[in-house]
Amino acid sequence: MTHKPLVLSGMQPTNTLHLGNYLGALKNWVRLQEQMPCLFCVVDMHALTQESGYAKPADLARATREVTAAYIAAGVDPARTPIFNQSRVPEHGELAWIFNCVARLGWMDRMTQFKEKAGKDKERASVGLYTYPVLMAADILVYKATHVPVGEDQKQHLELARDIAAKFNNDFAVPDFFPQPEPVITGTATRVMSLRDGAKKMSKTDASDNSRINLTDDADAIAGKIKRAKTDPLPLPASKDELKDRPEAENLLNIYAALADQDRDGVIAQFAGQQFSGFKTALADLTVAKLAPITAEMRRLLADPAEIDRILRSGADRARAIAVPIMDEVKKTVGFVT
Ligand code: AQP
Repeated sequence: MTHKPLVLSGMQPTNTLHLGNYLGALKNWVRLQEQMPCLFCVVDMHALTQESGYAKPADLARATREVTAAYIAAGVDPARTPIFNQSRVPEHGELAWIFNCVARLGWMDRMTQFKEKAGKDKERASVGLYTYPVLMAADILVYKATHVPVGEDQKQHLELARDIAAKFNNDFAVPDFFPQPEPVITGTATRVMSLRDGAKKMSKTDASDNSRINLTDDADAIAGKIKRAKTDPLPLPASKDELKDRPEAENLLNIYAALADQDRDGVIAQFAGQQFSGFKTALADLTVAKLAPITAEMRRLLADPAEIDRILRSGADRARAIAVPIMDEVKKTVGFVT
C-alpha cells in the first residue's frame, strides 16, 4: 500500500525562535508547502520536557503564540497549511502511550540527544525527556505522515519512529498500517552555530542571549550581536581549505551565504583577505534586511493574540480530522473497546 505524501514538522516553544531555526528549518518549510501537503505544529508538550518550558506557564503560552507568529511571518500560509499546538490534538498523547509500549528500553537507551540534554545528572532528568522520541514518533505517525524535515540532530529520532512503525505493523499484524516516514533532506538547510562558540549550535535555550539572533531582535540588537560575535585574529580566508579549524569564521560565512542565497565559495571569494570588522557590518546589514520584514510581521500578528488563537484552533480542528480516524483504527487494532 502506498501512503499519501504528507509532511509533518514542529518546533518547541522553549523560547523565541532564532536565525538557526529560520535558516535550518522554517525557510525550507515555506518551500515544502509548495510541493506537498504539510502540517506544522508548535510542540508545546515537548517543551515541558525541558527546564525552559517546565513550571513556566506564562512563558510557555507566550512562546507558543510567538512561534506561531514566526511560522506565519516567515511565509507558512495557515489557510493552506494547518498550524496548531500539539497539546490541542489529544491523539498525539494517546498514540504516544501505545508507542511507549511498542518501543523497547534498549532502543531508548541508545538515544544520544537524551544523553546530551540530560547532562551528567541523568537521575534528575524528567521521564518526559527520556521518552521525548516516542512522542515525536506519535506526532508523525498519528497523521501517517510520510516526510519529516529533520536536522542532523533529529535523524536518530526519525530512525526510532521508523522502527516503532515497523514493530507496531508487525506485532499487530497490520502490514503497512503505518508508513515508514522519510527524512526530507533539503540541500539548502544551514546549521547555524552559536555566535559565542563556533562548536555549539545556535540554541533557543543557551544561557547567553548574545549567542543567538532572535527573530524578534531589532536592527541595533542584531548589529550589536554580530559585532560582538567571536572570531579569530586572522583576516577572512581566501579559500575553503583555509577555513579548517576556524569554526567561527566558517559560521559567519555560512550565515551570509544562506541569507544571500549565494553559494559559500562565492562569499569566500567576495570577502577574501578582508578584516572581520567590514565583513561583520555587511553581514549585519544583510541580516537586518532579511529579518526586518519577518520581525515586523511577527509584531503585527502578536498585537492580536485572539487571532493567533483562532488560527491555532482552526489548525487543530483540521489536524484532528486526520488524526481521529487513524487513532480509532489504532485503538481497535490493539484491542481497546471503543
Ligand atoms: N542552530 C541551528 N541551525 C540550524 N537548524 C536549527 N534548528 C534548531 N537549531 C538550529 C532546527 O530548528 C528546528 C527546531 O527544533 P526544536 O524546536 O525541536 O528545537 P531544537 O532542534 O532543539 O533547537 P533549539 O532552537 O536549539 O531549541 P532548544 O534550545 O529548545 O533545544 C529543528 O528542525 C532544528 O533542526
